[in-house]
Amino acid sequence: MGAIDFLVKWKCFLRRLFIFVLGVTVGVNMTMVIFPSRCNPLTRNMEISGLLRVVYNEDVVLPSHNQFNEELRTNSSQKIVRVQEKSFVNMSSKILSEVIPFFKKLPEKYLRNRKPRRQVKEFLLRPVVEPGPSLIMFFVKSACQYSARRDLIRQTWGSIESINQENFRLVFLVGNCKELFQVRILEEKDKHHDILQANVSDGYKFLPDKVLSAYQWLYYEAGNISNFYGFTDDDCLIKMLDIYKYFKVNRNSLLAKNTVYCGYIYSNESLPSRNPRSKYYVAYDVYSEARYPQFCHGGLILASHKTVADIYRIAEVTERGRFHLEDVYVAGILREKVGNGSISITTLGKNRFSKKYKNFVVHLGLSDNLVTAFHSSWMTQLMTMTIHKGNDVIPGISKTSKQYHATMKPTTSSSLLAMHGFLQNNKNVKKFLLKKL
Ligand SMILES: *[C@@H]1O[C@H](CO)[C@@H](O)[C@H](O)[C@H]1NC(C)=O
Ligand SMILES: *[C@@H]1O[C@H](CO)[C@@H](O)[C@H](O)[C@H]1NC(C)=O
Ligand SMILES: *[C@@H]1O[C@H](CO)[C@@H](O)[C@H](O)[C@H]1NC(C)=O
Ligand SMILES: *[C@@H]1O[C@H](CO)[C@@H](O)[C@H](O)[C@H]1NC(C)=O
Ligand SMILES: *[C@@H]1O[C@H](CO)[C@@H](O)[C@H](O)[C@H]1NC(C)=O
Ligand SMILES: CC(=O)N[C@H]1CO[C@H](CO)[C@@H](O)[C@@H]1O
Repeated sequence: MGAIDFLVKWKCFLRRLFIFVLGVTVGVNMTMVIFPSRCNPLTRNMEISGLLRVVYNEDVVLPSHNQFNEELRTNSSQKIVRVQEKSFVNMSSKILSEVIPFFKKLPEKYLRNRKPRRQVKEFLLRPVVEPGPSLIMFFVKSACQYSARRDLIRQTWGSIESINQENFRLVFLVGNCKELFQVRILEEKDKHHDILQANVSDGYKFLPDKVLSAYQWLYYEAGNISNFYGFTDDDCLIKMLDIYKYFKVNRNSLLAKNTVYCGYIYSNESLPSRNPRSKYYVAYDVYSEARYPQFCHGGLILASHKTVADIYRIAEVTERGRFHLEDVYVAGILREKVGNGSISITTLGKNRFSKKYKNFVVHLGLSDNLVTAFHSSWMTQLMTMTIHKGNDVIPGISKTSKQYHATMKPTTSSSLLAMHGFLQNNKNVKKFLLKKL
């Protein structure tokens, strides 16, 4: 071992020790600092001047979207972990913000304008939209094979046609299907007329195309058919009554603003995942800045007619390249680009996955059983409204709920309505539920 190597090794050791002691004594939430076995590349980029400062490079993988890989999970109890090839830095966002400033600007490639180009060449199927105004039209991002999920939505929250005379609409977005699935999609379309199919790939990596196909359809073909448009996933449950209350009460002021509304917002501190194994991985050549602009979690994004049009116009002149995270791209990058950030962004809910009443969307992607998960959340919603389906009227259970009258489509699950009727007729259950609501 040469003298230089020896010195570098000691320097590495001392630095590690210093950072470890700093973490423990100062009590900063520097939960973990992981060094590569070759200490040099990282330590070269680390400077300690009062606060820990990391100038990161390709070698440093930062956690994002709160997604940590297995190594991080299994070793979460340890303060320091060695990793062979990659290095991770996990610090509280407060410390991290000292290290990497909040979002400032988009990468040059997204700021540049190209010649306008439509997102989609052709639509294969279009929905039939009921005439008349609506408060919100929901677009559910789906994929060919998920007909069961679509049916579940048609039987639950998607079956609400109106609340207190304010209409809702529902459209499913799919891309190109394999032959067998295309046959089924055609059957679905004939039955429900609620599918917008664009000639884009159906895969996860092409979600931005799928979502923007809806923007295109709205911009060029659909006309002014709804006050607001909502985008959600086929494993999400929308809390229709809460949405109704919020958008009905504030409709005029919300229409006057140019704002994107999120079920859950990611701040301007959000970091692209640089972990190649992550579903959210974004390479440096795809997104070169250290932070994302604020964006919405894809589980629920709402915008007015005008805001959707503004975003779509920008989409036509903006490169997408290999950027595959549809929520970041549309609600973050494109929104930010419009008029230099003139579309603001705001959040409706506070907690991403919480099932608490106050949130507007329940994300069921992590549930084992979609049907069960939908069931309890949906029942809770249903109980608060008086339901009208055909000639049947089932009153809601709370005293104040009587003012909310929901009309349901024929697709509404009859067993759920029967259950609703049973529950509201059962004194003890009713008492229990009233307490809960
Ligand atoms: C990383 O930091 C976050 C935020 O402080 C914390 O919730 C998480 O548990 C940390 N992860 C590990 C593996 O220590
Ligand atoms: C980042 O977000 C914070 C809080 O929302 C805000 O105060 C700050 O101005 C934002 N910074 C930039 C550069 O947009
Ligand atoms: C879909 O797009 C592909 C390639 O752009 C084209 O070859 C194909 O004919 C299109 N399909 C339909 C049904 O329009
Ligand atoms: C859309 O129609 C509504 C009435 O249904 C109207 O209030 C609104 O201004 C129209 N919006 C646009 C962008 O034309
Ligand atoms: C946006 O801001 C940049 C830099 O601040 C400026 O060069 C550009 O002209 C602005 N674009 C618009 C549309 O205002
Ligand atoms: C990546 C890594 O360092 N993993 C370690 C996590 O902790 C276990 C148990 O202490 C080790 O065996 C792994 O090597």
